[in-house]
Amino acid sequence: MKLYMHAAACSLSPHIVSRELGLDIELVEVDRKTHRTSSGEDYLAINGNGYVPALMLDDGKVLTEGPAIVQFLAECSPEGARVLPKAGTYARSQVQSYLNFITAELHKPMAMLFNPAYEGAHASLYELVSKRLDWLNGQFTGPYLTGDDFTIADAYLFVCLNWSPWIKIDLTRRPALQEFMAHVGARPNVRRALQAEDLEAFETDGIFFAPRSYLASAGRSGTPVRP
Ligand SMILES: N[C@@H](CCC(=O)N[C@@H](CS)C(=O)NCC(=O)O)C(=O)O
Repeated sequence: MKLYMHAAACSLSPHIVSRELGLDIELVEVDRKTHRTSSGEDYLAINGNGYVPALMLDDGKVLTEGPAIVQFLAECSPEGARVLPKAGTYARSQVQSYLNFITAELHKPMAMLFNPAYEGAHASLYELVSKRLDWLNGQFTGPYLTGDDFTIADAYLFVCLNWSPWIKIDLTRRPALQEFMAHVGARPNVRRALQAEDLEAFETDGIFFAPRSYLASAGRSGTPVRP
């Protein structure tokens, strides 16, 4: 299987899940501007929406949308039950509820905060994301979203929260989420994924990760990740 991705983007979530499940996945980087892949393919022919992630199966079928991809990875892996509870249980629906919350209430408005095209709406988007994070922080019992076990929803939350410094979201005001970042970021398979995407830890607490080029453009320095 091939995972089409950008370093540190939401595609890091299925990347982490594939490593947690021990799945053999080829990473294919997509150029954001040209929509060409590192191997020269036209990415728009793979995902007409142009965004990552997309998963190409060995038979050439393509699956898009991060929350569907992580569920598919868990469903088709013999180890899947470790990161996605059994179908028909409350625990399974709770993971799906969080996937939906993250995609609609965090991922989308956070992505819009990166985009200068939505500058006029940035104050309201910031307020919305802050409100959602305050809620999440307030009801978080940890160490993971649904309790003691790491699930596919944790991979997705980790990736979205990792963007916080770039859009001036202060996680130190949300200690449960800050602790969650440290906890997930210490998982060996998460560290392998961060290293494979060439991300570096930055800031004094070292719980956020970004490509070196991104850090350099923001005048920051980082430390390479070691599993
Ligand atoms: N609804 C999609 C959104 C994916 C998305 O926003 N991807 C971003 C990276 S986090 C992207 O590729 N943006 C570049 C673009 O839109 O061209 C999903 O959940 O998979």
